[in-house]
Amino acid sequence: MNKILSFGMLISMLVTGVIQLQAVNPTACGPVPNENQLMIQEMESYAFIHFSLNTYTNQSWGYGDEDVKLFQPENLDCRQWARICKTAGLKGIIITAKHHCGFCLWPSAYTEFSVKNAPWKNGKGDVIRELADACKEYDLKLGIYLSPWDRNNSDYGKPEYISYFRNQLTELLTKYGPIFEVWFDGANGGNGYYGGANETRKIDRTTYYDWKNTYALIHKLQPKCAIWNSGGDRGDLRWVGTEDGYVGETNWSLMDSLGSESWNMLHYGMENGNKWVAAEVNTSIRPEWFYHPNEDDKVKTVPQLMDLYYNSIGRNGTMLLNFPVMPNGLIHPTDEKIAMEFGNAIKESFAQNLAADKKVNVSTACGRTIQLGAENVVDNKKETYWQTDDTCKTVTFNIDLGKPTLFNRFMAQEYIRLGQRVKSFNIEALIGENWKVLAEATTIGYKRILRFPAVKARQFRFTITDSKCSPIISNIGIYNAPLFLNAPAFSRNQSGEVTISSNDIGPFFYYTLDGSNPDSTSIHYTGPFVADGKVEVKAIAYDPATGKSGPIGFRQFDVSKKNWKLTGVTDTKANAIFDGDPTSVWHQKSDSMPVDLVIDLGNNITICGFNYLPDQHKKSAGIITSYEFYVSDNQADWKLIDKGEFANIKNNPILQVKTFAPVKARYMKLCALKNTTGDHVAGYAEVGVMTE
Ligand code: FUL
Repeated sequence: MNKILSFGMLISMLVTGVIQLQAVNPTACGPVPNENQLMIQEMESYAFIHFSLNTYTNQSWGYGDEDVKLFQPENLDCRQWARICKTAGLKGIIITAKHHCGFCLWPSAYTEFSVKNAPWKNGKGDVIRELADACKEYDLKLGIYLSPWDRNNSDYGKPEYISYFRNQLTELLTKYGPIFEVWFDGANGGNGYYGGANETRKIDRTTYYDWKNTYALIHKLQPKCAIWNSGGDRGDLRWVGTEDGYVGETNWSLMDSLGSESWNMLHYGMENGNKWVAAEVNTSIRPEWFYHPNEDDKVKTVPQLMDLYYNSIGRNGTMLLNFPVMPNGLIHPTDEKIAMEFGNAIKESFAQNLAADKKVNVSTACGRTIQLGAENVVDNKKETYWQTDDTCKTVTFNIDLGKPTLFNRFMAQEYIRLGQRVKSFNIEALIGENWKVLAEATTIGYKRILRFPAVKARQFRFTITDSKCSPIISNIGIYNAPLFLNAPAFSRNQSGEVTISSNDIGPFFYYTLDGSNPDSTSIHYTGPFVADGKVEVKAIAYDPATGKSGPIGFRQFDVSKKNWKLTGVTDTKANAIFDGDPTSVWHQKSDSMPVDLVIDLGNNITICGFNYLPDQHKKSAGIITSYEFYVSDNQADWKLIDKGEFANIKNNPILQVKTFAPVKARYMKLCALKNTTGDHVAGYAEVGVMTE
């Protein structure tokens, strides 16, 4: 540790003439993590498994009245799950021992709604037992998802249910060896079967479960188990406000121990929170949590998963990656292949720390050099660190990489046992005579990774520009990760500006607008460019370091939307439907159906179809299922051109394209006759027309 000064170090200090001050024992800055929180943070990534009766009914949430006889995983192999997770680099598996429908994957003594009444293994099977054994064999930790909400149990909502819930928790925490995490879902109360009552039951999730005593039970039975909770008492880990796989770029591992949780608190943490509650980023390898056959072609790609890796682990969070299990009891081969490739991509990206054991010089803005312990930041050890001995909050680490070196990733870690401190920092490389800023960022915490286009440099510096207390840095890493050269994606805003992007940061893009195939001699993309009107954009991603390029991506844009206007709408958010961004949405509310969307197309054009992209968010609203489409040249006389259904749009909310015989129109009207939720809302991400 850096507080021990050797005789050799003293001599070298005298020889170099650098004033080095003896470090003092630093004290904690604000709340610090407990041992269980540290254990989880150091695991970095672990798996979720969603498997239940929903797997057999193709549902997301079972109602609680499903037939247990459906549970028949003829090829169940928990060793396959464990092998996949291990190869993907995940360190543990959390399984849905009981999801909201109440079905238990273990033979609980307290209900008949479990594997013990299923045909699988003649009622003698126990999925949790098999998974616990597989985890042991593959050296993975086991975690338990036990849904507090139980739509099967007749006592749900009454005090008796709490004893039932705790009895089940006790079974799970005493029969299957060490449990590293328990997961209590935030969805609580609503309609359900409830033993045949078929009614709606509401509970107050902050008080009903008496979390204080439930937590005490967990601590007694499994002292080394971390608690994830959402909306109840603060546990050890928090939800990040989205299931899409990213936490805020600024991410404090702190929350207030009391009070409600706003989205911002969950997503960014609280700089001055009074309790350590780290961010766990949960997301699924497919759009949904449970297995649905229609998602077999929607498994996330490796570049998408790497993006999530940087947006979770790379932002001071842990990554909880879900695998749905198929009705036969196995993970689908596509998910398996992608998971393996993802594991390899992480290994390759961080194979060599180019800063390891390199010379580090530290300077502070406090008028002196505190060199002592500088080598600790490049020793790759989590228990050593560099610190200042005063309240100095501005520090620069200068690293000499020994020779001009190509790199595109930076990693930093704080010594979080003494709290999370850093508020802002930047990184720079000496290019020629000048320092070039590669990136600027805010928090670090346990781990922060930054991506930037590759540079070749010998001198690198990392400057902490502000910190809650004097910073304590444990590790610094510099890497040259291989780039992902997937086909680029395109978007165009209402002004006609085209943006090209991919899941990586660093590839160059080359594009064409004349239909020809692009190569590295085509137009170099340096930022959004105007290409309004009907145009086809084709582009490739290109790695300047290797000269390799990826497949061609292309997008056909139709007529300009520059002069389009919604008529009779004052809501300024409404323009989201023309902005080319599929994530921005406008919800049009009315007192009754139909809901009419009237667009002034600016001038008379001949159209032969329209397209509609519904709200893409998980908990989307206003998905139109049945429509009529009209045109007019005066907004008074409307001509019906097309009517019909957007079939399967609920399960698969992709771009809906409708074509018809060419017709001239100045105004178009899309009438939403019905939506998926039976209310009076029409939600749109994008609306467009096609011309001949
Ligand atoms: C949500 C649940 O309602 C989903 O079904 C899933 O289990 C996910 C992990 O958490 O809140």
